[in-house]
Amino acid sequence: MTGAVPYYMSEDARTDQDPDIAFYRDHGYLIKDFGFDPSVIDEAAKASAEIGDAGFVRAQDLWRRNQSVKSIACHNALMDLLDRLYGRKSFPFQTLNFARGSEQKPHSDTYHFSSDPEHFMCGVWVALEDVSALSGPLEFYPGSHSLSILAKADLPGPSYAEHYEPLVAQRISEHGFRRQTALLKKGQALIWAANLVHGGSPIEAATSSRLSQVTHFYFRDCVYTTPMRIKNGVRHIRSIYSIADGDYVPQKQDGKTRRPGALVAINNRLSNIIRRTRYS
Ligand SMILES: O=C(O)CCC(=O)C(=O)O
Repeated sequence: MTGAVPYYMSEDARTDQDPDIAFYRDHGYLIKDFGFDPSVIDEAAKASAEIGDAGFVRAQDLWRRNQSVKSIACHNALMDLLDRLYGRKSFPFQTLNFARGSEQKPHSDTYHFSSDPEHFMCGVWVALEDVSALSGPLEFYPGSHSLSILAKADLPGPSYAEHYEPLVAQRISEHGFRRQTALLKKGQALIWAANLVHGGSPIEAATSSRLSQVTHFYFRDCVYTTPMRIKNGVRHIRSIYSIADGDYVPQKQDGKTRRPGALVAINNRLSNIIRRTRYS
């Protein structure tokens, strides 16, 4: 199931001798310090701790209510690097803030968010405090971005927990990818490529916090899909709003405009109007 093309990058990025770009191309992740304003990090950390105080682990799209979360998502130096890596304009479309470790099983974002053409998506994980090894740090499998992208049709059954997650674990072990944990310092960021396998390690110190923010990015000039929601062979097209541009992103393929279903679009518009933040 290993794909021949390890990673979809711009021609410039494929041949670039810049060590950051070469590292990302080969390993599917990159740890960077973008120089976020410390007061912005502190503000986002406070908002993330409040998620825990309210009895939740994470909040989706807190950017709608918190300016610091939004400015981490829209940070210029970060977006400039993403633009260079992919040769297309990046834009943030979703934030997740965590009070604690997610303990999410290893997965690739390509099953949740994909693009046509594929690979034009990435995640950026920012530490809002120094990460302790016992707090359930982000885990990831360097090089796994080069595996072929799993589609629902590749699974032995429809269940995420019973079929998707075990298949990911099986592929990781068959290919011998080694697990790493992201023990980042406050303010550092880890970028992962769309198909890099990652998740949240088990929490070893039950009361420890793991204040962090993930921003998910897409790139312009794609169709944006949710592969796990394909139905009867018909793909699920997402309604995508750029947090940085404050507008919906047009989707085109073969010169033709593609649109999400009406319900998907209405739901997204409503989320922006009521500034919906989902806690779980
Ligand atoms: O932060 C974590 O523990 C996992 C986050 C994650 O898997 C994601 O945002 O896709």
